Amino acid sequence: MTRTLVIIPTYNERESLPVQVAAVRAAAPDVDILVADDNSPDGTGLWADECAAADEHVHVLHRPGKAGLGAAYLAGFAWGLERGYDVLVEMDADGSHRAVDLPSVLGAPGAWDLAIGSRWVPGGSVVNWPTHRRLLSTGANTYVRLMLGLGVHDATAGFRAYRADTLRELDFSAVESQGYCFQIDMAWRVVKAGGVVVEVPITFVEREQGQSKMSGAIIREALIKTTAWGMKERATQVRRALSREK
Ligand SMILES: Nc1nc2c(ncn2[C@@H]2O[C@H](COP(=O)(O)OP(=O)(O)OP(=O)(O)O)[C@@H](O)[C@H]2O)c(=O)[nH]1
Ligand SMILES: [Mg+2]
Repeated sequence: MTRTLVIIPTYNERESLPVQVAAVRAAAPDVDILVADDNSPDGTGLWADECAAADEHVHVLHRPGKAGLGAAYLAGFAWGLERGYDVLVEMDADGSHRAVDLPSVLGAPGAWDLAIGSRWVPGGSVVNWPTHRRLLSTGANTYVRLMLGLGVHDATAGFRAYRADTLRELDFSAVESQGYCFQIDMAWRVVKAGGVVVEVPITFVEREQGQSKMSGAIIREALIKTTAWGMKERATQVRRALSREK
């Protein structure tokens, strides 16, 4: 049987997390959950401890302070790989990633290394997003496709499943990106390592509770790094073409 770990990073998600944990447990009773909490001042970590004490499928990784979503996922991946899980899933606490879509992400067709729950493939959608958020996401994804030549429609999506062996092959300890850039960075690493990425349509629902941690800095980081990676890739391609011509 495939052992699956759903990693949920949290920072001040005391209202949202209980709902999300219950939804995941109901939608996929066999999977385990790891809450990676950055010492949330609102007591999210305490709630997670109580939940873990009552449910053997729930685990908690306490981290000393807010260090960003990327760092929380990396710590969660390491935790899961050490314990021999076969598949590691990224999922937000805020309800944007619906647990009812989890079985279709895990059941993505073919032999994948990374299965992305995608908003921007036929059948995918976003609920409760104002036009500017839609434009930001579709614009960012178009830019990523053009810049990196990545055949992925939703490279910034944070609802995704990795095969553990694929993660083991990547040097993910070197990933420094945060937020959206973390997702692009990881997808890019999987593709560069020759991995197979598939996209499954999901319905993304904007959070109703709690505070978004999205910021201008997160958008800027994604833009700057994607541009730098794209230029580096182009330079490599040109160098290769020139050395073939000699
Ligand atoms: N452990 C940890 N989790 C974080 C941190 N920043 C964000 N998160 C969690 O990452 C998930 C996504 O964060 P959100 O604030 O919803 O960010 P977002 O989904 O990009 O933005 P919205 O679309 O506005 O919700 C949530 O579960 C957050 O609690 C952090 O620094 N540490
Ligand atoms: Mg969110």
